[in-house]
Amino acid sequence: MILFTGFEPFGGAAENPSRQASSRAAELSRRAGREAVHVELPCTFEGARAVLAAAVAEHRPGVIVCAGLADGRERISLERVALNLIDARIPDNAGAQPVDVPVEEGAPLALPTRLPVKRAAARLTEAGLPAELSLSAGSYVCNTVFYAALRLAPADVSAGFVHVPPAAAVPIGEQARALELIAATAWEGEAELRVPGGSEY
Ligand code: PCA
Repeated sequence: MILFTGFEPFGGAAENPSRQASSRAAELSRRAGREAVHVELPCTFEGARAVLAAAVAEHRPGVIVCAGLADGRERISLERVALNLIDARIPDNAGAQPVDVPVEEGAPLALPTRLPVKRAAARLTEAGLPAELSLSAGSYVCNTVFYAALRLAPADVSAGFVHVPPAAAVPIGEQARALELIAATAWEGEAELRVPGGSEY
């Protein structure tokens, strides 16, 4: 089972492409013969974690691909590192604005993604989809969900986070294909690629 998640709109926006792309990615996966569900997360620090935990308990996914919107990006961003840090630039949809607190008290500062992001990025590029690796998912609700997914899911579950750009930069259909391809890469259990992928800044 593949679990895709996307977020409700936040920050006054009318829509969030991540929930549209995530829902379509689950459909594409099912059409390709893989069991998949899409779950929409509220854009709240507490609610998102609770809904994610319930979905993981209910569906027991082998692969988890969480998605969220990164307004300033122009490519599908495969996140590499989840940080145990919340520093909210704006209040969440419940009005909460935690500053400089951990996602989970006493847990490690950083956790690596468990999606084969370099292999997936290479497959996206081959498929003509704009992709990049990213070293930080920020310190808002997306990073919290990324960190929580890695803590919640058993160690053998391939879990990670993908930031999608606005639909004006990459259309929803392409975003959905990208999320599905990332999940399929993880589902097939291919090992991570050992190729340079770092950035200098
Ligand atoms: N993007 C925000 C939270 C929800 C979303 O879609 C983020 O990047 O943290």
